[in-house]
Amino acid sequence: MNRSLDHTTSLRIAIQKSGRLTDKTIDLLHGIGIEFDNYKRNLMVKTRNFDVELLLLRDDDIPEYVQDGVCDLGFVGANEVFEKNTQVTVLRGLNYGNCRLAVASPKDSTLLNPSDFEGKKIATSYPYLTKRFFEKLGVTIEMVEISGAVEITPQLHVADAISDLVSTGGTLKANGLVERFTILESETKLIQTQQALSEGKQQLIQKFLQRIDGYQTAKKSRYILMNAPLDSVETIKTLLPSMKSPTIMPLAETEMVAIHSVIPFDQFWDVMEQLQDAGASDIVMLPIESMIA
Ligand code: PRT
Ligand code: ZN
Repeated sequence: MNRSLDHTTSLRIAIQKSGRLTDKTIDLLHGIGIEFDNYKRNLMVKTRNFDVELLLLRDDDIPEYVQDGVCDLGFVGANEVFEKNTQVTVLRGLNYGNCRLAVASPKDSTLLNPSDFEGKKIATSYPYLTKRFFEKLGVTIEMVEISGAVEITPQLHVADAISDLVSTGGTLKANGLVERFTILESETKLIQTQQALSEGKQQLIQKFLQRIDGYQTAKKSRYILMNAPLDSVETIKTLLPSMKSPTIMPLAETEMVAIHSVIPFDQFWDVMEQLQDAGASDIVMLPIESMIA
């Protein structure tokens, strides 16, 4: 299904219609200023303010639609991209929909390490990745391909073990299974077709990526404001883990200044305690909508 030379400018983006990735993908698109509605009822949605249309699909179909150029971009789990062995370009990892494809066996099983699985039956919905993993290690397994409820197959004696997606591990535990090793770490990826795109589309993709990067950085950062005595400014500057130097403004009260900076969210609590010890007060932390460097 190769497409002829592309002169269009409207970007077509594939997203999951209804599933684990849908809400976060919609939030991200809204977060980067793309406006649309009625995505629950339609398969194709035009956006109001960006030259983008969304195609709502089953996640399994997204890698192939992007590979074939039916869609220019797609949001889909790495597990689907690599299981389908599609030729697409991964533009960004988006750090949601995180999970892993792992091998699990019953809790009293002697199947622990990959080499224990020689000649054993493994049930999975991910035959390509599972087979390739064991092949690379020179271990021959018997594959039982199942499309759902893989975790009950050992109890039914259909398989000795399973290879399935895991996030919290609750499903494995509920079925008396123990995770033994990981085949693939997965997260949602933004993928692009490798078919030739018009100049207009390429520019639009650059703009789209810049917005995504700004949104992602903003999500991981916080704006921090505080008041501090003038003589503690130097110490406070060394404590702030920001990439740029902080803004320092005089206050009406002499000998005091206001300090503003952007810091990584995961360091906020540690830093805040150190700032207090250094004399900072009235510390305020604010979320940031977006950040363009
Ligand atoms: O209808 P459609 O085909 O679009 O959706 P789907 O039902 O095939 O997929 P969906 O919506 O369940 O998952 C979409 C994507 O979410 C997957 O392809 C992964 O990239 C990602 N993801 C993240 C997960 C999980 N976490 C996950 N936990 N997909 C499935 N699971 C399963 C897991 O296998 C287990 O059965 O959820 C169950 C609960 O997991 P635990 O470990 O938290 O108990
Ligand atoms: Zn699916």
